[in-house]
Amino acid sequence: MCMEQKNSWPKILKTHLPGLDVSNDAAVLESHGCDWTRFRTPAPSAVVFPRSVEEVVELVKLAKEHKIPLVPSGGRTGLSGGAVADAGEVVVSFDRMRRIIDFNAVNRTVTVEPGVVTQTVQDYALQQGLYYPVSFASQGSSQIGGNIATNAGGIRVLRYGLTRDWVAGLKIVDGHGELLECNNGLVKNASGYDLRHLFIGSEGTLGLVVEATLRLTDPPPPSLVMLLAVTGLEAMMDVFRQFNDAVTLTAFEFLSDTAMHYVRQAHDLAAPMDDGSPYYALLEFECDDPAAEDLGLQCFEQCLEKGAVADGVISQSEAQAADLWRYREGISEAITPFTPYKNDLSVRVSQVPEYLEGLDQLVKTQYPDFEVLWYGHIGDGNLHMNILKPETMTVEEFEKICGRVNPEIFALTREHNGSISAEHGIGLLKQPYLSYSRSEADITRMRGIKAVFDPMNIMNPGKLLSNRLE
Ligand code: S2G
Ligand code: ZN
Repeated sequence: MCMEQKNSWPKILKTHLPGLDVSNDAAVLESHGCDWTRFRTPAPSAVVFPRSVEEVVELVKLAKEHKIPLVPSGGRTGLSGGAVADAGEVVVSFDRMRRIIDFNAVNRTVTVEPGVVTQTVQDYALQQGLYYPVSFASQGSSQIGGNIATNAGGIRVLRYGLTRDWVAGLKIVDGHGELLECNNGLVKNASGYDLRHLFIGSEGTLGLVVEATLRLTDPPPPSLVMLLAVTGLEAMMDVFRQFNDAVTLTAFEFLSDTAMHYVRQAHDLAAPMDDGSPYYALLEFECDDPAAEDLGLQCFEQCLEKGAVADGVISQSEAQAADLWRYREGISEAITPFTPYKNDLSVRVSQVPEYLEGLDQLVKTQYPDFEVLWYGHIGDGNLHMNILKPETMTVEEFEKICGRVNPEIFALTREHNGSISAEHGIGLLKQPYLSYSRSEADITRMRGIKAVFDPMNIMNPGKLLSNRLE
């Protein structure tokens, strides 16, 4: 793809789609050409802001005719470079498609445009006396379209599942410029392949989400939050098992002592307990009657007695529960200034101790001088390993050094039949390592599906599958 071609794209857009909002303002190219990934330089040729499904259809038809690569952009909170445009692509921002289109109390569904912020859906559902349960740290800026493209998970997957489980209907504009209406909000629909589930988690490589119908549920009962000082990784799994067997967990998160250090430092949080601990568990369970609270407290006492837990804090109010959550939810923002090299890994829950010990050993051997933080969703086997960039090291040098150990990290993950990307997606950064988690047959089939929906490879080329536009 030569410079001349790239430079012609804004003109083609403005000529053929005079009503479309097209920007090649430097600040907009910079802000909208990336996500939270700090390892690539944004370099789109233009950013477009469609206002309707019709504008998106016309845009894609034109892009297909002129082979213009399109990078979908939502809240730009992604962490694998899935929304990065670093090769002159045209970014399609859904910032102007932010309407809540419909709510139906009988179906318990809300229909939204892709640019609606996740938190807005959560607040709207509560106003209707219902609940949208997909929840994570970046929900205040992430958009529903991006959540669907990455099948966003977050902190309550253990109890409520992932975004995929809450999408009742999808409208997608695929690489042909065709509008596909998937499932129409039906609960049951045995009329062939459920195309909805191909698009969920496809990272914008098959089509653009232009409307979503989301399921809502009853608001959660009252819950209790505990922050526990856990004495080691084996103990962590004992604690998880004990609580998971006794109460209805809505979340079971963990963080290492280094993560606790940084989140306290960044947010000026007091030490949660008198003494430090190598690991902490932050758990939340439904507590709609005194019996549930007693069960939770019994678990805590038993974990103390057997030495799995050294200390703990139990929320006495919703405000204190929110304060305890800050120790976990504030980590990502706290370490952003250190340009963390992120691994977002998953194995089956039963394998977490052995896998995490193996990873920790590997990392300590390979990165003796780097600071490594662990945190994540132990309850669903998802571990976040973040390596902080030393101040004196350039981003390029740091990424190269961290990347050298990826083959060993991903080989260990493969040995445990785990995933090299649990929830953040493959995007650009993990694309070279896809075969550690997917077989060649899998990848061939995924390429086949890509060819069906996006024959001209204009949908987020180079992301997930290595197929940058030539
Ligand atoms: C989390 C958020 C992004 C990150 O905190 O669970 O998925 O890895 C992450 O910092
Ligand atoms: Zn996470």
